[in-house]
Amino acid sequence: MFHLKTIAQLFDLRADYVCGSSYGSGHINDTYRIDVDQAGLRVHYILQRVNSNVFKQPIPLMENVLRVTTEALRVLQEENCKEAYRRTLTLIPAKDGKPYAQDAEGNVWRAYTYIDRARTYDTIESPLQCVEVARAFGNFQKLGANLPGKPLFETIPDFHNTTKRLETFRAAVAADPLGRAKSVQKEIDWFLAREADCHIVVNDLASGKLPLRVTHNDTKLNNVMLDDVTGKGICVIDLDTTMPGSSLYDFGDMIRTSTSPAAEDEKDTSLVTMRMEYFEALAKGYCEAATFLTPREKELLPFSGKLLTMECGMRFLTDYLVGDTYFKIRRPEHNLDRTRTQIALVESIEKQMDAMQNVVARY
Ligand code: ADP
Ligand code: GN1
Ligand code: MG
Repeated sequence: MFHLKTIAQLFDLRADYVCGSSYGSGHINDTYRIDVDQAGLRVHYILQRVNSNVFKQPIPLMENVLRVTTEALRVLQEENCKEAYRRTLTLIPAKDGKPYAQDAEGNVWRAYTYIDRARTYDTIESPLQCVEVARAFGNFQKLGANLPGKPLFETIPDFHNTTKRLETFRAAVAADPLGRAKSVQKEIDWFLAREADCHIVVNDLASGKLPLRVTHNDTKLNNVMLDDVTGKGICVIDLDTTMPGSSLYDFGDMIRTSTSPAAEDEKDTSLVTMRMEYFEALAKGYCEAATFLTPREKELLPFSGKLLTMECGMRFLTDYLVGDTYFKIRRPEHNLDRTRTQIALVESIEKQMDAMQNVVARY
């Protein structure tokens, strides 16, 4: 076990540790908010332990994060942004100057300045928030397009390769290590019936019909901070999966997480629905920022919502079948509940695909 104070002291905070506790609702890393006393002023920092089960190579991952945040700051300062340090994550170096620190057990930790007067949302509250979220991620992709130097390190190979995700899912069904498959046969069959959809984006990327860009790859609603007063999307966070990818991965996950009124783990799936007004707001915000989209990318924007929701549902079900080893769970059938909301959302998207296409045509 680690002590937060000991971890905090690995970083060049120039402050005295006061207290700390776990923070946020992410499924992957361990996030803490600490209070420190900085020459008499009480301030917060974020400490995060990178999940080494998920991210097998945390050190090149941290180099990615440093490169992306350094470039973001450079651009913000070049634009004379008044609050550049609220508009990008800022890594605090460890005492040895590295952008991360390792504890006695070899865990990789990082420290970020705490972004104040802004917060993340687990469920969306208004279409205006959609515009802000989509604009923030669209601008983030623009930043990625101009990132100097070599390509970013692929922190999770084949992260959104839905062909491979399907193979992994099939393997989990076949192995069925906990004997859970028979109780979820209906859900398994539901995914298998949509196999053809899994190959579309993967094949188009391979043939060059779709461009590879620098994308965030985890654009869920709670990975963008909205200003408490203005509601503006001020900072894109959770940069662990920022790497080469398709714009459709990012837009698709926005549809998945920002159009339904229901939480990702809602037990009552009748509450799950893709609301057209929210989709339209996403399309507006995203198309305004992502001026670089090709006709094929635009054509697939509505489909991307179906694809990413399907992918995520398949990942939750895979994790349920193998014994909940990847996503953090807070109750026994948590991953199954999550699977079912994703199925309900895909069905809602499927019913509205033509109308979604008409919306995109307007932007
Ligand atoms: P995970 O990978 O587990 O999702 P995140 O990086 O998304 O972890 O962080 C979890 C939560 O912590 C976020 O949703 C956000 O609310 C909060 N958070 C993360 N970084 C900061 C920061 N620099 N300032 C303020 N809050 C933050
Ligand atoms: C994870 O870390 P977090 O909670 O932002 C996951 C995403 C999933 C999401 C589902 C690295 O995101 O891919 O879409 O849960 N991140 C990783 O809520 O696997
Ligand atoms: Mg997150």
